[in-house]
Amino acid sequence: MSSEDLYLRHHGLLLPRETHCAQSLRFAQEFKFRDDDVTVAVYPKSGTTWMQEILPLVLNGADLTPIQTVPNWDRVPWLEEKRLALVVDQLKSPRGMVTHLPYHLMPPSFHASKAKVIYVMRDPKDVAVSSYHFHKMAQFLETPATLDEFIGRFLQGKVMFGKWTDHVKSWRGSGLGGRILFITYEEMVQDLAAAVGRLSAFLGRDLSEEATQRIVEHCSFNAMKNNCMSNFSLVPKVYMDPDTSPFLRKGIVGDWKNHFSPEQLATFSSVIRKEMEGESLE
Ligand code: PPS
Repeated sequence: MSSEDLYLRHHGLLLPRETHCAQSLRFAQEFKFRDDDVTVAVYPKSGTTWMQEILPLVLNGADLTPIQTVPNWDRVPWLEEKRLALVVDQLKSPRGMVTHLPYHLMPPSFHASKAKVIYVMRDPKDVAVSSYHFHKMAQFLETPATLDEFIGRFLQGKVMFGKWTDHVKSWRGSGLGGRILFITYEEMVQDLAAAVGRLSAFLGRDLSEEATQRIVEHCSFNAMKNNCMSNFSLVPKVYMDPDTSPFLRKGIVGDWKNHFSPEQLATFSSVIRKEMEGESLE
């Protein structure tokens, strides 16, 4: 299928038609945020699914019911996707949502509300590698010819939701102050208990040691890989083929080292460094 068939354009960004349409984007624009809503803003392949697991448990004091009974896409739905309109009435406050939208495309009611945001960042080299494998297994995305070709498209922003650098800069420059928490995929891999501690403090939840440990255990890569509510095994193979690449693929930091050539690393780093000039990011 051609790129035209697979993607629609929204303010210059490519969005998969399989999960987005004009109505879903209008629904997102007209969505009424509540002050106690929590939104996870995240560039694709940076930790969305992981947060769909962790957030409900932090909010409810580590009651496992949501992750054991509700698929991640209905549990913490995407603001901009078709599915939201179908499940919104079933969401109980405080509602958790995820979005891949950049800050400037958030709806008016978000800006008028006090809803909090958790922004998850991941090393863009690992994002590109994860995304490359995802594009091969997801039938609703343009299949990359080679990693080299995909890296080129990634750097030019000719992938879903545009450039990684634009996304990160939009949220870092949002000026949301105490309404936004920045957290990295890498710190979650390194010490999930500490990351859960940061999240619960931000959300004003007082989690016991035991509750924190339960979240860490049930949100580990292996636990999620074996949880059919979270590993996308409920999605028919014609849409996502786990034999090509599982959705929960490796879950590690630095997999780019197994994929990037020295030349690809040099090009990638130089483009990202240039576009991130002035941003205090390591
Ligand atoms: S998507 O399609 O945007 O929703 O993808 P997203 O969920 O943002 O990113 C998928 C990557 O996150 C990894 N992942 C995890 N890593 C470590 N621990 C846990 N628990 C976890 N859950 C999801 C997932 O494996 C993808 O990364 P890669 O590098 O491809 O393994």
